[in-house]
Amino acid sequence: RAKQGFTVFFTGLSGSGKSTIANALMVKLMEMGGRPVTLLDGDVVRKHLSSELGFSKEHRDLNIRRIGFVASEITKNGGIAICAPIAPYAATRRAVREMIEQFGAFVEVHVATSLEECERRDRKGLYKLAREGKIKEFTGISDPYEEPENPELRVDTEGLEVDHCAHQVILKLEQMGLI
Ligand code: GGZ
Repeated sequence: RAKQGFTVFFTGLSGSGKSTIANALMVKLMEMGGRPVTLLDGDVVRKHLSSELGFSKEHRDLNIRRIGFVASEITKNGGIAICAPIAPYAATRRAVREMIEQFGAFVEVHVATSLEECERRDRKGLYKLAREGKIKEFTGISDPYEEPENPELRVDTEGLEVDHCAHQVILKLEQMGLI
């Protein structure tokens, strides 16, 4: 019997490493073959699916629900969806989980890089702008991030290589009988 579809849902601060780990995971899953893998990365979704949305609570929730809907369709059809938005609100993540669990598994992965470390790296210079008040409602600085309490997996990027983090996700998926 064909294996069920599933969604890997990364959540974490801007600059935490979600996209990088999501990309590495996608490559590993594609190499295994079998099921189609779809990456719904934050940037790409914001450009193509949520281009009219900003960063108010309402708009972030709408963005996450759209991602959840697309992921649920992929999961329903037996595919693998990988999502990598900030998704700062616990209630919205729970709503997406419920939407997806009707059709397959939902694997929440908290990319738990601390705010201090994200701000120290500041790869895109956004934290500096947020501190200066030039970006309003910036997650972690002037907007909330509700930490996941019971994610299927928490990865710490401070001590670990990207590839190692992606491998931890693979091990979790094996353990859950999904791959
Ligand atoms: C957070 C912001 C903001 C504000 C622009 N707050 O590091 P990035 O640049 O590439 O990732 C961030 C991205 C967040 O979009 P998401 O769709 O993942 O957010 S949410 O899940 O909350 O809907 C960041 C950039 O957009 N960015 N303004 N105010 N991140």
